[in-house]
Amino acid sequence: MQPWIDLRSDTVTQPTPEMRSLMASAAVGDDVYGEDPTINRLQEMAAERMGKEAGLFVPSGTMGNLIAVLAQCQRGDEVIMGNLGHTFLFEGGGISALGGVFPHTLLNRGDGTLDLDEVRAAVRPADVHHPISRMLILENTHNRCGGVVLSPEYTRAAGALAHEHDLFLHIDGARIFNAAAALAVAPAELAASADSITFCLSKGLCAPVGSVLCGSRAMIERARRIRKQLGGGMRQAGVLAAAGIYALEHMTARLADDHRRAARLADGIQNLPGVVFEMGLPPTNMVFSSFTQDIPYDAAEIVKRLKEQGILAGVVAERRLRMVTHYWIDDASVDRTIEAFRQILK
Ligand code: TLP
Repeated sequence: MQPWIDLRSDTVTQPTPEMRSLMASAAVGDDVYGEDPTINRLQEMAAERMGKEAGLFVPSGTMGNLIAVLAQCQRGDEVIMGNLGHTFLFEGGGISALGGVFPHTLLNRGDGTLDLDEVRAAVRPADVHHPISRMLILENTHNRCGGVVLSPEYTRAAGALAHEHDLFLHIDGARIFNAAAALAVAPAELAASADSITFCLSKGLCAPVGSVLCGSRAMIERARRIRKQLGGGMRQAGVLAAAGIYALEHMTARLADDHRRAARLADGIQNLPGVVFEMGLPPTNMVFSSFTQDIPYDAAEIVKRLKEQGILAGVVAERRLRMVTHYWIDDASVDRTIEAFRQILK
């Protein structure tokens, strides 16, 4: 039993007892020597799920995205990305700080996409005045756009456009398994046109640590060297990879339950006074709800009052909250949360 109903993120998920026992008995070796059998197996499984040649286990989604950029871009190159992308907003400007790579942001549309005509127009002409456009980054599911899902058709069209202009396509697929579950397609279909994709084991899939960067064998070789430069070469990390293997084998199939609970939570609060779903109802596991000026509380005050009832939610704007469902949020937690909102907003 978890002490809190923690809806701040799916990053708060703790490993399950089965996952912990697999971790305890994992075979390990020195992964900087490439000798950890459990990591090697996880990387193979991950590459296979993404339809790529190879995978690299990294400590976080942030490092996976950063390495993808560093392995495929040079200093002074430009990366086209959405203004609401995690890579732009929440990764400490790492691509610029550490790679000298320049972000060229385009407005994300509400559905998480970038307008492909705008992408085409953003690609720099070959001229010494300009940086070189080198990469396009998409995010699926798109966090700040409400956990929305990019379709295989859109991703393919974006990939074709990127490749027509000699750009790499990287997908920040932190929650690609949520996208795959929502669309009932294989994740490899969503990753098909990408040169690289990062996905996270430590969000809805419940592993305590880790992400995997997948792509061509040659790109992953460069990525391995860069991971070492960043200090991300781990040693007997098979204990972590074991959780990742368990996550891939047992946790992806249940993500639809999280989506169903997010919908149920949204449904339970949408008619309460002052609640609006400006960004639409949740397509996956994220519930972004806004509060009109008619009610006397801003989001911080609502979070404070929820906390008094044992419920944690995240403030994302003055009058907007984010709540994320995950393995440790059951139907009873959703009902308690709806009831808490009823009390607060009555
Ligand atoms: N997202 C976190 C916060 O950083 C906002 C969250 O609580 O949702 N890509 C996407 C789309 C993400 O949502 C996140 C984490 C990452 C990358 C970074 O993953 P980590 O935390 O493993 O570096």
